[in-house]
Amino acid sequence: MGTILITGGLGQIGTELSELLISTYGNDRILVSDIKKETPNENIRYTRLDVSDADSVRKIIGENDVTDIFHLAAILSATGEKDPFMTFNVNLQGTQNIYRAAKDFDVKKLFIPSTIGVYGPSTPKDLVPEDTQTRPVTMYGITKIAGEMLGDYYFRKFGMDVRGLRFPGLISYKFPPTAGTTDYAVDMIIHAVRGMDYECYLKCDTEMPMMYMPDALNAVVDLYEAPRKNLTRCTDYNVGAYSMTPVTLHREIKKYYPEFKVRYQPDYRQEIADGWPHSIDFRKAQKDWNFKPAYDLELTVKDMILNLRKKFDC
Ligand code: NAD
Ligand code: AKB
Repeated sequence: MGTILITGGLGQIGTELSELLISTYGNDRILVSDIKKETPNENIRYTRLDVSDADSVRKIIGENDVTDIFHLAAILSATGEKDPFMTFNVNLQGTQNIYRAAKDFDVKKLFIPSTIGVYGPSTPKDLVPEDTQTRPVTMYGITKIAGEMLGDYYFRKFGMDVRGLRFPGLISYKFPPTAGTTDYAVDMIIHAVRGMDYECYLKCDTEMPMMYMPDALNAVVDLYEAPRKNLTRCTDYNVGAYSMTPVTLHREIKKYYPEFKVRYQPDYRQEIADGWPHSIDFRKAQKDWNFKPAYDLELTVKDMILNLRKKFDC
């Protein structure tokens, strides 16, 4: 059995996906990598890997008998607008480096997450399907749609088994998100649990699709393990669970913290959010590989609060 390489493995998704893959496939098969020098978890096999460095990517893949890759390394939307050139290098050049080395070293399967950020201001807003207008205006969106298309190309041209899905904003408590436009959701809940008011960087009625991390992780594994013959798409299955605005989230949190206050002070992230859909159509994922989220907004907030209270001991 070969090695399963995870890139960007110390981020919001990678931290939890690594744990899940280790518990499923065993510690010996999983090699976690990230640009960060060290991992806080000494019990995992870890190597530093900058995906924008093609030689390092080839070295790690070539020397470790890599058969599977979960390619999570990326710069997300908000940081992407602060440094678009680095974002291009990491998200697009880095993804090409991974695809190219995967092909040359005969990697069997590759998973790459995409995002609702591939949609843009000209996309219709509601129940958006995969095949629609995708003209993103952020560097994040541009690099992610190009990464999807490259993956489709490697599948068609070289028969490489590339699979991917378009995530909405993800809510989780283990590792807080730090670089995206949907991060307000986690921040708001953390502030409530810690007894602090929250200043939200989006307008109160900004609606976006969201999903809780356990559903996101199940989606990754279910898509990865689905028989290829059942899949009608390659890198761009829409998945999601519910849509919400900052005000609907605030209302839900107030069931637990009636005094909790939120002020609205929109910044540059408002423009990013305004270009994204309000809701997405994920019926293809349901039909092809039985995607079914378990958490609605109410259950997400309940579980987040429960776990954050334990984490912060409050
Ligand atoms: P994250 O920012 O938490 O993690 C990304 C990781 O990549 C970080 O640990 C970072 O150190 C690492 N990284 C940055 N530059 C690198 C480089 N040059 N080489 C190697 N590693 C590098 O992001 P995340 O939320 O875990 O996102 C993972 C993937 O999921 C991304 O492709 C993202 O587009 C996608 N996604 C995430 C969300 C979400 O809400 N979290 C939603 C949609 C799509
Ligand atoms: C972001 O806000 O950048 C991410 C995403 C939806 O891709 N959470």
